[in-house]
Amino acid sequence: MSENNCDFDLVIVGAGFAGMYMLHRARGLGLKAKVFEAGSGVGGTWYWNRYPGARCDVESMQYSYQFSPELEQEWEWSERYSPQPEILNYANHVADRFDLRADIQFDTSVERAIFDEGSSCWNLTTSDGETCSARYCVMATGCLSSTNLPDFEGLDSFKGDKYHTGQWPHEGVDFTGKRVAVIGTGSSAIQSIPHIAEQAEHLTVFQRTPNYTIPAHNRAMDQAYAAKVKAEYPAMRARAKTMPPGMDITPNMQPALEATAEERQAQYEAKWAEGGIPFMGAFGDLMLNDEANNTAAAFVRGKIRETVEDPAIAELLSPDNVIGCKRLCVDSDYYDTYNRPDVTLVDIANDPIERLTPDGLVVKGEAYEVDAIVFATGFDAMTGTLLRIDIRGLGGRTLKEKWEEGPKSYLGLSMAGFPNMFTVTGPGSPSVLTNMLPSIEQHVDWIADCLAYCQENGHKQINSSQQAEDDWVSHVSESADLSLRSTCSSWYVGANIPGKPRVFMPYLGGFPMYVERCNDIAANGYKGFALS
Ligand code: NA7
Repeated sequence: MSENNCDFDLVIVGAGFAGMYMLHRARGLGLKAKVFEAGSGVGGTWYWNRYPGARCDVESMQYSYQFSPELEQEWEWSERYSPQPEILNYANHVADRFDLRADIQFDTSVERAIFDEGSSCWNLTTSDGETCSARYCVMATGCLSSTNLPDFEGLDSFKGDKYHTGQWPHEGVDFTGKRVAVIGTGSSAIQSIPHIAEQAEHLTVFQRTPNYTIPAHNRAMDQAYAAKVKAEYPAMRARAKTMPPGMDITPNMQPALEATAEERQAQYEAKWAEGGIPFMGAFGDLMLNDEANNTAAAFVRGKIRETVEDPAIAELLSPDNVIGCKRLCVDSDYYDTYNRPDVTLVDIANDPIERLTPDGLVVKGEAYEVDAIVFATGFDAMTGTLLRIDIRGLGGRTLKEKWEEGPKSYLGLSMAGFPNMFTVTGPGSPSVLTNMLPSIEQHVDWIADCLAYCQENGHKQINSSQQAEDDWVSHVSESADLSLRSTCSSWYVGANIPGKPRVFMPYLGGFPMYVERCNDIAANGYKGFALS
């Protein structure tokens, strides 16, 4: 890159799928780039979340990179939904295949990023005390990368083993003969509970809010299907990009309330048999109309009652809120697990965990003695990791100050007042509401094209305008109001973190509309950005 007075053209924070592809694209542009990664290896989410049963809830043939047709063709997935170790192998394979490790510094977090207005460089300080500067900074820090460990009274007094699903020991955990508590019933809990129950002497699950989960019907990869997909991968990827979640699915657009009760039942049965997230595509109005949504919710509650033998437990496991409002979970044998004599469900909806003691937990004055506690308590999603870094933009303003009332970003890609910094799948982008890998690739490609444009036109600084950012933030908020998704207390709105501003963070307008907007902005000389 010409006339660069910074150490690097580009520093990338994070070596998950976003950071790895960003490095690959940067090299293609001839940029001097470096990645800092907190973990000891690549893979991001799939590096950290090693809990038993961890698995992707998007089908394997769709949850993969598409930038390299050779990679697409050579990699073989073994199951319909990939287990975590296989996705981590894939990430390692990509790192080797494209020789990415040479420019990744592992075991190093970026702790501070300060923009120097004179040089237009970002000055970075890492956890090992080193400093360096970069013209551009890409935060590829992931959406679910800062774990949430609630501040339970007596947390440190517990004498047994403590684990968080998002920071699982690499050597694995053997629960044989142990009395285990799991706190939480989100996706991580729902995936791990059946596996922990298999091993543990006794498992007690502490549930604050029940979740809807649809069976994965996971199975070995159908080789004929995989071959068919590989023969027409570009067409499948293109179809996926026309759908709001960026996945190749065929939703039924008929409104649920226009179908008869028998038709609805048949449709829900078919979707239940298909399994997974496509369940919400049973009808076109499920996320738009409460009454329609309730027909789907009632169907799933019926399945819970059919599966769980004890009616009181079935009742406790049955959510009464909007289905699909919190992210739908995808499971293998979750509800069945509650038929085991060695599994107990404790409802803490109205009586929270009072405290931890050296021997276990106390709820409503009753002591539960356990040998190990698994915190499946989720993440400070979308903003947590960015806000833990001391980021200072123009005039020394911190990101923390800027985001005091909730995240504000132009396209989820760039923050006004923080020039030359980009976020991959940041708040305000479709990110977590879509298939993450295509969304990551779209962001990285957009950023790479933008950097090439700045390079060609001799721009040293690119900064989104306050007006463009404000307009986008309003649009994100208006889009959220149109959907039932914004109506419940989920991590999408920051409700799981005490004191976090309640703002619906991802963009609900869908992948195609979002991409059109991004492309239009780029085609019009990066409309809404000031270039200098
Ligand atoms: P989630 O979905 O945020 O689930 C966290 C769970 O932990 C959820 O059931 C919470 O109950 C529960 N929780 C959180 N804090 C507490 C306290 N203080 N007391 C009791 N229970 C608590 O995280 P996951 O890791 O399961 O999944 C994250 C995403 O990863 C998922 O959406 C997929 O996209 C993949 P709550 O519902 O807040 O009442």
